[in-house]
Amino acid sequence: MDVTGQQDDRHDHRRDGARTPRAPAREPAWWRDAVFYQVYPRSFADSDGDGVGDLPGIVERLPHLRDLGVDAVWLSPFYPSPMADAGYDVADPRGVDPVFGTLADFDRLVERAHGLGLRVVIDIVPNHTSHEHAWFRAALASPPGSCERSRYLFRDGRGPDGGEPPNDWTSQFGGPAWTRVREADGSPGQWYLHLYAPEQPDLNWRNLEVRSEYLSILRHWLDRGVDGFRIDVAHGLLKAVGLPDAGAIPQGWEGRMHHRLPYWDQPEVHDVYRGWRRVLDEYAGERIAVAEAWVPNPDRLAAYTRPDELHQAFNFPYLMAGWDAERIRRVVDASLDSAHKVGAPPTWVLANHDVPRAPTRLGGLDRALAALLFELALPGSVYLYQGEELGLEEVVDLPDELRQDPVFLRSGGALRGRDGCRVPLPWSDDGASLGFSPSGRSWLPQPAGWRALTAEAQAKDPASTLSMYRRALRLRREHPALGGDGVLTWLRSPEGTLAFERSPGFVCFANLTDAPVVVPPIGALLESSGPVDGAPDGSHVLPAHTTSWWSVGG
Ligand code: TEU
Repeated sequence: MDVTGQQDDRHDHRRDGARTPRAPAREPAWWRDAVFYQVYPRSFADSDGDGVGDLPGIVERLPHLRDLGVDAVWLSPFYPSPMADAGYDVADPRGVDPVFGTLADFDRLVERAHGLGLRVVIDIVPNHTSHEHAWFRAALASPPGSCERSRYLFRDGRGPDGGEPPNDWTSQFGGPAWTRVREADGSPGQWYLHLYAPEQPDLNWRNLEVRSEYLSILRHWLDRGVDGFRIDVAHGLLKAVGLPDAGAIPQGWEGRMHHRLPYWDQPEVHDVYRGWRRVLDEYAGERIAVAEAWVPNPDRLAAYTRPDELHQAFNFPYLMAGWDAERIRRVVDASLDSAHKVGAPPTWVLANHDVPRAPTRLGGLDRALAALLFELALPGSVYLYQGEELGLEEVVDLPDELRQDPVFLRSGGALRGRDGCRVPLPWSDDGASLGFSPSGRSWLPQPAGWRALTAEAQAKDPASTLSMYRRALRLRREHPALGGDGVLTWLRSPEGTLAFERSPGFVCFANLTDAPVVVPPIGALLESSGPVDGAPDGSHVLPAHTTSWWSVGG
């Protein structure tokens, strides 16, 4: 049906594939259509004035998340860490780093969040530890072949004196993925694997002690009431037997669609998650896990969300689709198909702490808001990143000496890195850090322009980005056709636009072109990411890069 009634049934995603009417709406489990809000603790809110965010600061600002209308908060790492990778280098997976607070602060955060109706999901980082973790210190102090070393991936080097890395793998942060150690007698020793920074030695997930340790870590936090986990580098835990060379790596996201590297997405990884799911299912309240798996192939990504494995997986193909009608449509189709094949909800994400903020990445705030409104209309679960509700852009002019991202540091500045999407949030007109810290300090400087974008200012402005996010999230919760994880039906629409209907009585129409388009009479305008002018005949003009929501026949 095009927007005047003709169904475009090329992509009709009815669950059973037949053209039967949609099954009666069932109450989905909370996580199947939840909206998660990622908090990056060091940049969210500071309570003690040291210029770095902390857990009590998050507690103070939880009402912002309740007022926004999200269902759950995902906390990036707050564990003891030397901060070589902003806390994704964990020295003690059961503790809280003093810069963020204490375990008691964490317990207070969980209690307060639950009191506000917010669930709490935390990051778990199983692919590697910090080099300051007790296990790695023990490995360095132990001889080759010891059980201490077998918890990690130590190998003899290649070449006459073992002076060459054991294989050709490279670090995600640049350079080789291997670092050579000195043995206790001072002689050049073995090499250890780190797919990220040298301060992040990869664990050996073929070691049963490693597996049981992480089941224990899951229980430690589940016992403290967390509602789930975001699994860092979920696709990386198992490496191919023998650690073979990777050889030539296909370039680009699409290029790796049907390629499997020896250190990503190995079939045995699913055994680990079947064990994790058994532990999660022991706990009341539907505790969940979401995989951070950069796996281009939708079917292989969906394999992580089979009924006896994880609940969700981040849909990075959607994030990587950019703001292009055909690519988005292709990815939405593939995502819905592959999710429905395993009975999992699709997830949608446009932002996180690793990618440039959407207004900058997509080419303007108008496109980012249009993309957001399109995303919230889709069936399934959505992940928001802190500050996107304020329309913050990537900060591209941070002084080099303040940058902390190993992507920047290890590339010698050739790669700008990820600090630009991690600048502390602007809360109010209060002080030099815009309400982020009582001292006015912030570990990265905020752009002067953010004084006009504070949460406090935008909350008072019905035309602000924050107000639109709040309205859209409320509509998504209240409209009978939205949320859920069911189906959509594409409607025929002009080139460069996307339109779909959801039952009952909802149409989303997005204009992804640089020119206005005329939307024929559909129904009542519910929300739009930009101004929409009506005409006497009931048609409307949808400006360039604008998404609109319509109520049909109601
Ligand atoms: O990211 C995994 C990952 O693959 C991406 O980080 C990507 O490789 C990286 O951003 C380089 O562009 C997770 C965390 O989200 C990230 O912050 C950590 O740096 C990484 O794991 C290591 O723990």
